[in-house]
Amino acid sequence: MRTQVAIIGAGPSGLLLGQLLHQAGIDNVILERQSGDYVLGRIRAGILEQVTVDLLREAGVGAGVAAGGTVHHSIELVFGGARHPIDVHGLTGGRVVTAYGQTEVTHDLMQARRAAGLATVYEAADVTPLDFDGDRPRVSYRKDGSAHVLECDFIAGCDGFHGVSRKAVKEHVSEYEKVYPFGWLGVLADVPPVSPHAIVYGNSERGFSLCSMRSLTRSRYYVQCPLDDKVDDWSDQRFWDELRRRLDPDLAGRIVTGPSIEKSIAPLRSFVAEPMRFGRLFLAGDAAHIVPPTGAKGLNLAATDVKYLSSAMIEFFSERSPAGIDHYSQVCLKRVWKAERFSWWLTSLMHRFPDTDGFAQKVQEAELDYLVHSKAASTALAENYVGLPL
Ligand code: RFL
Ligand code: PHB
Repeated sequence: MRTQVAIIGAGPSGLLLGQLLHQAGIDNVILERQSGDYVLGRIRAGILEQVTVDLLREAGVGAGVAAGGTVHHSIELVFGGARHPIDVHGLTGGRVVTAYGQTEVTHDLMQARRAAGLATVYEAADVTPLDFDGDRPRVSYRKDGSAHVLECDFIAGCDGFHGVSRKAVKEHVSEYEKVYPFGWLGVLADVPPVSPHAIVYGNSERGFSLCSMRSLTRSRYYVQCPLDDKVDDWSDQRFWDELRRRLDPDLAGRIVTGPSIEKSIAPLRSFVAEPMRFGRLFLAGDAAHIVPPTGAKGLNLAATDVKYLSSAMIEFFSERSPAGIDHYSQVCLKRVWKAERFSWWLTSLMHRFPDTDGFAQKVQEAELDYLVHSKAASTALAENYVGLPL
């Protein structure tokens, strides 16, 4: 089999890249290790920057977010038992974010891909990128026990943090990593969100909490938990009690509880692999970088990588110009490191670290107080939250 671009991974990066290339008349095949249902069953991000919403529209899949997304003009910080709204819209000259789940984004992209008749090989085993340092790269894989080879012009490694693409170039990669000493326990429930107009980030002496949403009838909540906790340690009742104890009394009193429909624990990590291009192999999204979810940047960074990569490939195929692909890594990493900084900073500010001393605790409290009372500090938070310009 032959295609122009072989894409490894059918997460949001791979699916969005495939769609943008298809819109430009560039043929592509996606090889995905899991089944489609498995991919759709993963509950992850929930907040889209405007850049991401625009890109979905450009890719011809904007209808879902236009109909089902909820626009947020502000966020709220809860600490010291009180609520502190940050008027993101006002502070950024009218910019907003949209609550719309990664699951829904993935669903919309999969549906568009099916409708366009584009090839996706699910449950592809032993996917291996080959010969990407020359002009004729290939990807080998197995499907239903038989061996296959996909010949192509470019390979896009969109296979997430644990994928094969970065591993294939590991001796040429510089890695930068920070692992945090806690995780997030997340619960999805069909109950109305406590705060339908703003995502709430809480810092209490019991740890971090987050109130988010997927729709006006579906909520997503998180609490910081020790890394060695197991999901089975957390009954629904224990989760709701803990969440309420970390919020101010008004919000706590208004939480509507119900049975969880998903519950999982995610570790928190900051990670960057440099560079993001190796001959004709490109890394995009979580394959190249991870941020802790506190800034809601993971999915948005994946989308901007894909924007740069699709433009670079379109330029190559239509004008035979390698300028875009030559600059891909450098252009992406500039934005990636700013999002890494912001996500690390907000994570440090909003969580309780197990070994924090009294001095560090007082400094954290002073910074929170400064943040909500200084227009300059609030503006810096707001402009990073809505996403820095491309
Ligand atoms: P994905 O979504 O991980 O998709 C990669 C795809 O590649 C497949 N794959 C392979 N396919 C073929 N061969 C192989 N050898 C393969 N190895 C892997 C995988 O099955 C998968 O389908 O990466 P992508 O597309 O770059 O998208 C990135 C986003 O998923 C990610 O940035 C965000 O979800 C990060 N993230 C969050 N971001 C937020 O902004 N807010 C959040 O609340 C949030 N929560 C999360 C998250 C990431 C999590 N992970 C990765 C553990 C919660 C979790 C649990
Ligand atoms: C979510 O809705 O899952 C979500 C929202 C904001 C974050 C992280 C996750 O910062």
